[in-house]
Amino acid sequence: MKKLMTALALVVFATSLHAAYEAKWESIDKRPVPQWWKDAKFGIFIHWGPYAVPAFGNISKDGKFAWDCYAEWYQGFMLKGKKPYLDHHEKFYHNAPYGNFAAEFKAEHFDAADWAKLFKKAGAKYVVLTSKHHDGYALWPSPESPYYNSVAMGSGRDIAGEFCKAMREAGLKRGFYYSMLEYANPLYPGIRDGNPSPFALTPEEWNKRVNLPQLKELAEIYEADIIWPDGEWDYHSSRHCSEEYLAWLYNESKVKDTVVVNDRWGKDCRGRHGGHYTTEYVLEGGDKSGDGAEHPWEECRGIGNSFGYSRFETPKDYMSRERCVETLVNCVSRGGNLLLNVGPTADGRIPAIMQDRLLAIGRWLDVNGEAIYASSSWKKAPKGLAGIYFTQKGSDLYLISFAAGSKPISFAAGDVKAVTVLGAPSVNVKWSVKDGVLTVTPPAFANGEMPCEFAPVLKISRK
Ligand code: JFZ
Repeated sequence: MKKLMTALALVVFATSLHAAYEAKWESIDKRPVPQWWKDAKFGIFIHWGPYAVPAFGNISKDGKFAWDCYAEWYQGFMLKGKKPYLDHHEKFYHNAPYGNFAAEFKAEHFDAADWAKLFKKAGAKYVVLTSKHHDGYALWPSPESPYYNSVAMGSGRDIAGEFCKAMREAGLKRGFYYSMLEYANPLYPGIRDGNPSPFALTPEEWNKRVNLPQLKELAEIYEADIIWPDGEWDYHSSRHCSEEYLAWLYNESKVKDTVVVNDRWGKDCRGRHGGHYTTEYVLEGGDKSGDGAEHPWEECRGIGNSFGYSRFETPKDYMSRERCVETLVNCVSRGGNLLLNVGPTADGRIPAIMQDRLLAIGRWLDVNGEAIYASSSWKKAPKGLAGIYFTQKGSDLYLISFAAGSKPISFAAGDVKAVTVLGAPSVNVKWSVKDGVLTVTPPAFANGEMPCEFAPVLKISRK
């Protein structure tokens, strides 16, 4: 009997190892988001493809978020009949087919190791590259896109491969954005704005023949740490076969234990299913699904108003250095990650203004990273202190201040034993605590005393 029970237990154990997740949201949603991602807080997003050739987007009028500023939508906005895009295309490209840009997408100055160096210096822990955006052009030699990829047309290079190798060597986690829809592929069942293709597959066929094989290639060939789908909104996740893919990814793929995915798996999924939730330009009034949730979430946005490089943007369209750091701190203080986007030029350079902002974030993190990496939001943070954010790690709190002036601040903080400035241990901070209420005066730094360019951090050590 005992032997039988042991044998039975072994069988049960072995099957549980073999198929831990069923192809059902109920089961898939039980997988926790891997800890490495929750601790990482800051990643770099890269939107790069043939749309970097025209590199044209609308310019935001009031600096506010507007979806039609997205330069990576160049082909999509033309299909939607958006006038500024149509006019631009006629005037400068004489209405040539969009696909011609793929041949011009030469990437001749692309050096993935250089990019990796910059991202490391910025303090980022992971990087997500558009393996294929809505235009359908793949940055790797995918068998499902045999003629329209970066090896067959344009640079002649396996951009995804070079990217992965360099990021891995630099110790950065890396992965891929992947669009499930393609605007202009005659096999794609949806969109094309009123002109259904006679060759259109059913959504299920499309997914089985294109999306699933490609998503598997990204996981298996490149051992992606992150799979970041998008363009999911035309169909329900059941028609995208998303549960089936995720069960495979979590049970069988090479990256099953470490891979991180988002929530863009079908029109029923954002803020509900998959891995971490995604917001987009959330502080500017963009997509809010999942914002501030208890569930892990990630904000993505450009430094300017576009993801793809938009070459007519000027410095007024870009966040300042301080605003970039504040965006990161804002997300982290509310329990989220920030995936900050850069849009390289068609020849493979990262525009100087984007480099400038990344390096500024890196300098700030060099001093203050302790308050960011592996921190969590402080659930009892006082509300309504403008420009002041809190994070927590163990029993310690961090007060990160973008506010001007040195007015004393009071809030319930418990049993405080010391208040210090990160990166400036010799600066004396005035503080006192009474009945668990801390009153602290942000130090007025003497010339050259402030350890960072802006937003100094107070570490509040507690018993
Ligand atoms: C999507 C992409 O369309 C966009 O180009 C970028 O890659 C971003 C990260 O993800 O963003 C969208 C998609 C659809 C809408 C808005 C933003 N929409 O339908 O309003």
